Amino acid sequence: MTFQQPHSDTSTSPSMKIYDWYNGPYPARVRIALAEKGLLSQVEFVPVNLWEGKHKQPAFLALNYSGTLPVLALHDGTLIAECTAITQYLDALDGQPTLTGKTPTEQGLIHMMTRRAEIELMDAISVYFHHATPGLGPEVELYQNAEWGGRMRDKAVRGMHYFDKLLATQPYVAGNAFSMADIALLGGLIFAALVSLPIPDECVALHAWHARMNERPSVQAWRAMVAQGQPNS
Ligand code: GTS
Repeated sequence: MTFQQPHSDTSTSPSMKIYDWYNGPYPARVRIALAEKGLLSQVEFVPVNLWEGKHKQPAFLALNYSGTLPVLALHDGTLIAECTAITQYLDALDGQPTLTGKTPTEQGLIHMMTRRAEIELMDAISVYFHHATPGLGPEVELYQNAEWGGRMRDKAVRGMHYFDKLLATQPYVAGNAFSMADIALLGGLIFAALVSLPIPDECVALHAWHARMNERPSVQAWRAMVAQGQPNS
């Protein structure tokens, strides 16, 4: 399989391409951000089948050397990987940042809490998935370390307790407003559900926050896309 390098195109085509996989937890973060910004119609999604290891093949590594999804491709050939970086780009497009903060303080807090959601939960669950479960299967998971994966699962559960305590004192992950940090935590919980790692019952504030997030139109739009399955695969 080859991936076309992004290039200038006709004005009727979507203005951005996103290489991702329809139900991936990291891709979910960008799809939810797109829905929050009203940009879903501007994007062509290009499927990269993780289960077939397409993300580790040279054609895709040429787009993103780390071999991970999602990747945003702009018409001028610019490639942006990393959910946080893609979200920052999307949020800045209309000059009205609603996800990444307006003031220096907001920006700093949102960046910090996004990283915490990644470090304490989402990335930890990713390591658990790839190391202590069958992951993407033997063709893709060429090295596994179950002990390390198990530690990362425990870290993720501690992370859930950390966010539970935090959300008992404030409505959103970075303070009083919804932001990219909430999307990052949501991504972690989307991954947790995929690996059957439930939010502990005692994490009442985290459960309540999660229920509120699931009511957001952007999250419902993401669920509808997942329910449709992967077109063009
Ligand atoms: N730090 C990266 C980001 O924020 O974008 C992580 C991206 C990432 O790990 N993406 C997953 C991936 O490519 C996609 S998914 O599992 O959520 O669908 N995983 C494949 C692999 O082999 O690591």
